[in-house]
Amino acid sequence: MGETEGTVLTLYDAPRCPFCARARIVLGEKGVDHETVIVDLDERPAWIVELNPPEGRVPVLEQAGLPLLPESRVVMRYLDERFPEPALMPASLEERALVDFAFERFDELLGGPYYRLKQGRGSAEEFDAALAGIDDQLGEGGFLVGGGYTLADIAYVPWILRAEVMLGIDVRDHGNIAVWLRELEEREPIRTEVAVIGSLAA
Ligand SMILES: N[C@@H](CCC(=O)N[C@@H](CS)C(=O)NCC(=O)O)C(=O)O
Repeated sequence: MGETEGTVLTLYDAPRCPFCARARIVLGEKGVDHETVIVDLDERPAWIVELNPPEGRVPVLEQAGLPLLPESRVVMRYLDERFPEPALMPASLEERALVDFAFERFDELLGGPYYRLKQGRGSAEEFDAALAGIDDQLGEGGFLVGGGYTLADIAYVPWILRAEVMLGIDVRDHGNIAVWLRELEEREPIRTEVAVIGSLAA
C-alpha cells in the first residue's frame, strides 16, 4: 500500500495544462500513489463540466468520501499538508506568507505575460521583462522564496519550461533562471514534467 493509506486519490489531469503540472509535480515529490484521468481539453467531456462547473477546468483532485478539490493552488496546499514529507512549505511563518504572496501575484508576474505572448496579444519584450523580474527574485543561486525549494518554485516552473520548449524563448539567457532550472532538473518530478513537455512539443 502506498502513502495514501487505502484512500484512492484521482487526479483529473491534462498533460498540456501547466496548472495540472503543478499538481503532478507535488504528487511526484510526495511519492503519492494515485490514479490519473486524462481530460481532453479540445473536446471537453460533459462529465468534467458537471464535476467542476462552470467550465470543467482541470486539475481536480478526488478522494472517495471527501470533498472534491479543484484549483491547482488548493490541490498543492492540501497535498503538502496531507503528505508532510518532504515539506514543500518553508518552516518560517514569514516565508510561508511569501509563498502565498507568490501564488497571489502569479498572473501578474508570469501567467499574464505568458498567455498574452502565446495568444499573440503580448510581446517577447513583455515576456522578457517578466523573466527579468523572476530572475531578480531568484537572486544568485536562489529559489523563489527563502533558501529552499518550495511550492512557489513548483507554481512557476511549468510556465518557464513551456516558454522554453513550446514558445522557443531563451529563458536561460537569464543567469539566475538558468541556475534555478539546473537545480530543479535534479529532481525526478521536474524531469518527468520536462519529458511531458517534450512529448507535447514532438
Ligand atoms: N485557476 C485554475 C486554472 C486551471 C485552468 O485554467 N486549467 C485549464 C487547462 S490548463 C482549463 O481547464 N481551462 C479551461 C478550458 O481550457 O476550457 C487552477 O489553478 O487550477
